[in-house]
Amino acid sequence: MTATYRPVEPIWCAGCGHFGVEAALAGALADLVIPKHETLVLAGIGCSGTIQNNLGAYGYHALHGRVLPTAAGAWEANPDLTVIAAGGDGDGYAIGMGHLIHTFRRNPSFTYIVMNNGIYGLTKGQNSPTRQGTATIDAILLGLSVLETTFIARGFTRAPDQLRRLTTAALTHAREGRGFAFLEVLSPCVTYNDTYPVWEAEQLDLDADDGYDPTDRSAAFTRVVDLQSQNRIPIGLIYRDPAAESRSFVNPAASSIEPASHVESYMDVMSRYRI
Ligand SMILES: Cc1ncc(C[n+]2csc(CCOP(=O)(O)OP(=O)(O)O)c2C)c(N)n1
Ligand code: SF4
Ligand SMILES: [Mg+2]
Repeated sequence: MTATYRPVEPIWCAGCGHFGVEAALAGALADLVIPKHETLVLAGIGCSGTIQNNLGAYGYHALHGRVLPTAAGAWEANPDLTVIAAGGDGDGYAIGMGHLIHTFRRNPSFTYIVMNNGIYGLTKGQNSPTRQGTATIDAILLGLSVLETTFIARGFTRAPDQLRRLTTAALTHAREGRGFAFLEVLSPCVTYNDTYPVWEAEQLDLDADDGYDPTDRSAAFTRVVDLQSQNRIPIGLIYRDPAAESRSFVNPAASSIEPASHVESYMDVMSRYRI
């Protein structure tokens, strides 16, 4: 007898922003006609870290803060998979922050969706590194400051059509081998830190600004800093490296692991350590 896995109902509170992230991801997977058996969703620890249970794709619940290296390993091991890492701001920007910087730098070609609600929702509302009113981290600015980054966007669950478009664009970027696709989503926790009213007032849609050029890294950085000083939060496609279109980040799994084919490069590396 064969058994088919059935996705479970989300366990989130009514009104949680994470429902919107899941809807956008399910919609994007459908738009791109990506088969579920070729999709792997890896999640961190947190309320956000249960999203993989609801989608009917392959799922993996990573250690707290370790979703990025786990996803990178999955991407390297199986080039046929569409790999999507997902998690919260606590998982990604606190305990997992070291991995984020190096993933920006190394550009493995998978998608990472961070559900930012400014707190640790699962453990009942402690401040995360993005809690407004505290000294905060802006992961969009951090990503722009790493010169290797290729795709940076921010969505908002109150703008569902745009969020679905951004999710589709991120998945497309990564699936075409253009590099790491980073999508932060403003996804409020209505139970412990209801930021819907303040984020509605502060969000500013760069997709709707004809004068904004998302292929100009310096201009993007300046604009985001300026907006931050005005207490405005940019959403939309923030940056896409134009050079990434003509480049492909080769999945190591696609190259030979036959030992004989690596002798020369091995000897080269070893020779650098000889006196
Ligand atoms: C190693 C470790 N440290 C701490 C915790 C406790 N813990 C569980 S979830 C979490 C943070 C969740 O916040 P976030 O990632 O923002 O997800 P959210 O619940 O807000 O969606 C923490 C600190 C843990 N599970 N493991
Ligand atoms: S506690 Fe907050 S983040 Fe967690 S499910 Fe409820 S509303 Fe969502
Ligand atoms: Mg959180």
